[in-house]
Amino acid sequence: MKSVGILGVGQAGGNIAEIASSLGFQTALINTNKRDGIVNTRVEKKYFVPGYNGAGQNRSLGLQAVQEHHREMIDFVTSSFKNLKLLLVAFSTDGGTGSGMSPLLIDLLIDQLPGIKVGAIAIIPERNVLAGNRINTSECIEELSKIEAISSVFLVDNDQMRKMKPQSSKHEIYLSANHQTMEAICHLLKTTKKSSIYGNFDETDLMNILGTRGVTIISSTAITDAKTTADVSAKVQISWANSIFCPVESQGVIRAGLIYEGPENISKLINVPSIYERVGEPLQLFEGTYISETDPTITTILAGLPFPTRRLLSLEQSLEKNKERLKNLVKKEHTQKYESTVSWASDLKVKKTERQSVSISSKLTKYKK
Ligand SMILES: Nc1nc2c(ncn2[C@@H]2O[C@H](COP(=O)(O)OP(=O)(O)OP(=O)(O)O)[C@@H](O)[C@H]2O)c(=O)[nH]1
Ligand SMILES: [Mg+2]
Repeated sequence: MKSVGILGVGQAGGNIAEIASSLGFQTALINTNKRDGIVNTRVEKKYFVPGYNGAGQNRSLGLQAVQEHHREMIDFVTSSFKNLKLLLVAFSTDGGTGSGMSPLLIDLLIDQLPGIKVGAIAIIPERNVLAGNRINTSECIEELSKIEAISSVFLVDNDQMRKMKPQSSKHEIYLSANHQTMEAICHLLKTTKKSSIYGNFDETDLMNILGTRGVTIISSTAITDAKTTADVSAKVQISWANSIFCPVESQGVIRAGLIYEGPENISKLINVPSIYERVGEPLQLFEGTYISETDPTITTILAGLPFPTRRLLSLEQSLEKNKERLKNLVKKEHTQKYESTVSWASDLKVKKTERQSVSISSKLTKYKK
């Protein structure tokens, strides 16, 4: 049984848990909306918050659900997972349920699950989402970044998938993003089960890295055509910009992993200082070398990175730019009314009041010649 569990919160979280189930992870989901959660049929353990019917992109409702039902949620999580080393809570940052619930829930679980590290898989929406979603993401990321004892935060960037598949539907983008994320984590776990005489990357190494507070990315690249050390380093660095996670923007990786799989002669081209030059030398590096005749591949994990300010600013800037217009929109909700230009016409429909009946004698008089 895998030592990493996935708890999906909200619809996107449930979808990630669904894929995680198919890859053999222990999974469970929480939602405020039964109809969303019920479609994730591979996730057996489900908790639907009583008295709710979705959060309608309102983070306060998600938060309120945890405030009211945290006991049941903690019991549900405790009874859903066995022998975990790491629990990753998966959710989108721009909806209501997952975004509103997850930061507080993670903070509570950190204390309530002794001996288990708790991290996050948080989805960052595409650049073209609307103001309401952007506000949710900013609030959620700020709360997440302030949780003191949190482990790795994976920022799944839907925009990265859009870059790779510009013509895809939303649904395809979501599905591929979910797959790539879970496959990256699954690949690491599988590697820890392999043995090598050249240097093992074991589960303790992995947990050391994933237990690091801050943003974590995983990326893999084939180095089949690499001829020099510089080629290898460049390929790895490019993979940090092209993974499913928000691209690395600045220095400051704390713990890192480097796994090589492939023929022995190509492994000689790996030069650790040159690979990590761009992100700064980490405090600790855990390496694994697995010699085989497969295509040479390097997988790297960078943990403890700062939150990607530039990427997040790209979401916030359009709010800033439209500040007055957005404020006016909200004001207008309460003040707007329609003034008809033909209000005079209403008179046309007013029925004349009962006419006074005229006496027979006066009508006779009127016709008299
Ligand atoms: N990568 C990925 N993103 C998703 C997926 N589903 C939704 N999203 C993202 O999540 C946002 C919608 O959030 P949901 O997860 O549906 O929201 P929720 O947590 O259920 O909250 P409410 O529906 O508001 O109660 C979308 O704008 C996308 O950015 C998914 O399966 N994968
Ligand atoms: Mg939903």
